[in-house]
Amino acid sequence: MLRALPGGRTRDTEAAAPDKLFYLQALEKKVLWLSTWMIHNANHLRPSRDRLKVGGHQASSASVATLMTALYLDVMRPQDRVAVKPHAAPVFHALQYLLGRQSRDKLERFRAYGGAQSYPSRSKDGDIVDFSTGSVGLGVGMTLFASLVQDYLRLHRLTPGDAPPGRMIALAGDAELDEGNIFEALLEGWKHDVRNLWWVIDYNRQSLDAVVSDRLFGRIDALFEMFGWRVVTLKYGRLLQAAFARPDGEHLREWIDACPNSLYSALVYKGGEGWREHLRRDLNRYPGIRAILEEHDDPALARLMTNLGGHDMGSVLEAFHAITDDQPTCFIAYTIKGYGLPFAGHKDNHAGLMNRQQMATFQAGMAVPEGQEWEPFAGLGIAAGELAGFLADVPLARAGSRQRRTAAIAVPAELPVPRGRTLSTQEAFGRILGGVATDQAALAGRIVTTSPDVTVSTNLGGWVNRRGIFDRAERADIFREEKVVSATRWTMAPQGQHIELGIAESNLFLNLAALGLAGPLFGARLLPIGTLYDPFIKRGLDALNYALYQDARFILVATPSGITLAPEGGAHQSVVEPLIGLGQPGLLAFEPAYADELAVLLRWALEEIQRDDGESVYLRLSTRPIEQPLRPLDPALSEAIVAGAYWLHEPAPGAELAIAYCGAVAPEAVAAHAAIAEDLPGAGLLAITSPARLHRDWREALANGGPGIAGRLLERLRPGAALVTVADSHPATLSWLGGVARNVVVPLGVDHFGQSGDIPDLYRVYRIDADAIIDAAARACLRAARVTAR
Ligand SMILES: Cc1ncc(C[n+]2csc(CCOP(=O)(O)OP(=O)(O)O)c2C)c(N)n1
Ligand SMILES: [Mg+2]
Repeated sequence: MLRALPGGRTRDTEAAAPDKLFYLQALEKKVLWLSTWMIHNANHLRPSRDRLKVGGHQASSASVATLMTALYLDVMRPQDRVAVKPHAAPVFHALQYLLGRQSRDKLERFRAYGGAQSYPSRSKDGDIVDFSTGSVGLGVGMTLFASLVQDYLRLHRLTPGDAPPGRMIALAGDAELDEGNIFEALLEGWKHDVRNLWWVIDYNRQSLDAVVSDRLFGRIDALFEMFGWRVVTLKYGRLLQAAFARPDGEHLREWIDACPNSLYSALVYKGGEGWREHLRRDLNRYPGIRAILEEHDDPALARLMTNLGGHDMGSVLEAFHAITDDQPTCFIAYTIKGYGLPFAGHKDNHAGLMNRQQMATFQAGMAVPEGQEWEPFAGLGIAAGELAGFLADVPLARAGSRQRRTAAIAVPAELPVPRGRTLSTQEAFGRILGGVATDQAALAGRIVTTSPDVTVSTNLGGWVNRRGIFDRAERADIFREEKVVSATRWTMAPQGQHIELGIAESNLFLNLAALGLAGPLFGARLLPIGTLYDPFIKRGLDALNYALYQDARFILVATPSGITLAPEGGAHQSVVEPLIGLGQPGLLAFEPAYADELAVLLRWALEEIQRDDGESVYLRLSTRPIEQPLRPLDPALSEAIVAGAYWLHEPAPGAELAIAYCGAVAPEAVAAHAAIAEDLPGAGLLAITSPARLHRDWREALANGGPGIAGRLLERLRPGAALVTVADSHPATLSWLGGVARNVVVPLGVDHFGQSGDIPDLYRVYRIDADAIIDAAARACLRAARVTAR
């Protein structure tokens, strides 16, 4: 006896044990239904208060219902991790719902405040999400670096070596491959011989605007294979394969193979009639094709012609389960955008939403009774208990929560301050970290550094000499073996603790994202430190944002910075990065001037990145050697350095003027202050170590009452007193300080591109030298007097 399933499939109920394929085919229908309904509910049934379209990508979701059902309900093991293409979030939520990990309430509030997120989010959807996605391409790259980090942890024996490694899986849209970061990652992954990586490409031949070029995918196989990947193409489903095996079937295959993407998509949309017309016109001379056309009515012909590999559960399972080794594998799964929905194949379907009438027809076709739309098993024609039993036995369901909690790594109460009358913060950084490498075994064991080809020039040499470079294989330092003198040892080994990357900054941030999630993803905490040149933060900015969005924790050391790097020239001189530090969520930015400040901040940062409610830390450093203050580091000073500011010279009560500086311009601020003190002995000199922290604290103080840190410091000045701010960065980094205690502010800084020069010339031209500060102080005092007189 054959029992009908929605979509016309049947099963033999006399068969002994109901097979896996049968349940999975039923559940993929349910996943398609739930994802489509979730979006429909949000757009058409939930009251709107702002008249904004809610959206939600029904077509992109339908495209991957089979692939994701196969992965989540059968193929994945608890140790596997997935980055889901962002606009398949509804499918992801539906699968979590079926697995009992997502509530109906959250599905009903899809894209509403507190509901299931528009794009899978680790921080907002919770621990069900392995990797956040949203900015296309980055999730794909992230899986590669997660795989690298998994190898790092296993080879360092920080995770049990006998436990099976997880496969890092990206479910990517085909147009995601337009994003260059994917290829940057591919190249880097090849260098590091990454393993256990699956990229499943949802090849629906459509992007957002239109149908994608036919030419692109002709090259994709060769490209992946060139980098040592296996490519598995899932082109045709079983119905089509059976048709191809019939007499004249090869002509049907040739016809589809030669069919341009746009025509194929248009015919998918038009349905059986459209297929018939074209096949008749082109292939009617073949009796075998005529027979196929006669045997299939329009709906059956449409079903046959759209029976692509990515929608054929049997083929998909076979392809996934066939991979048993750790070679990186790219699956090219042919699919149809909007498969099973009325706008399937239409080039404009990316943002398309089914209307109420279409939804009613779809619901009837799915046999979902009215009022049971959210029921997990309604309309499948299978006893709920049977399906619940199947789901309870899915490997992911048996696993429980897959997020790991890890104990904090102890950080010593202080890190020694490097000695020296003059030092740059960059040099101090290298020496402090070199000291940690030698003296702090437990802490050093968990620190991992990484840099995009600027390891030596950002002063990581000392660390690398002691801790080595990570590589799967032992590789000798040939220069050393050949007795060629070099300051840096370049020995590579599985125990190495520095991950050397190629120049792509985007890869640096994806690597930091993966390293910074080593605890929750793999159960072993790492303390990642990444170094790069400050101006190139912008080069990887979206990947940095991506890392922070998913709450990865790391320390970013950016050096050299500003026009202070002087002779290196304009293209290397960072200007707006401190504003990024001020505005970027998830990142606390600091710009110390002195080595002792850096020692305090680095120690604090190693703790901060481990706190549950902590954040990542950005240290903007400089190559400029400056005279160091001779002072004891008492707890109050350390606390103030971390809080963001302290008086280097405290102003007299009710003082007329203060100079507030940040970073490498400290000597100019000190000199200007000394010169001004002759006329204005009470003037203050405010050292600012973190404009970002001060700014945040000020906003919190405004919300909660109280003066806040900046308010308390500036309270010492006369109300309406003059304030000059100066930093080697955009003046807006500090100019807001004028609003804290209503001081009359003259902000100095750099708001033009830099150029080559030495520091005296550049500071003079860009007006951040002592003369400019003195001049600004005079103007600020004049203005302040005028304002007071009014
Ligand atoms: C970096 C970035 N740029 C642009 C977008 C807007 N966007 C969202 S989906 C999309 C097209 C994706 O096409 P594809 O990857 O083929 O996915 P499909 O919807 O076809 O499954 C675009 C351009 C984005 N999310 N991220
Ligand atoms: Mg696509």
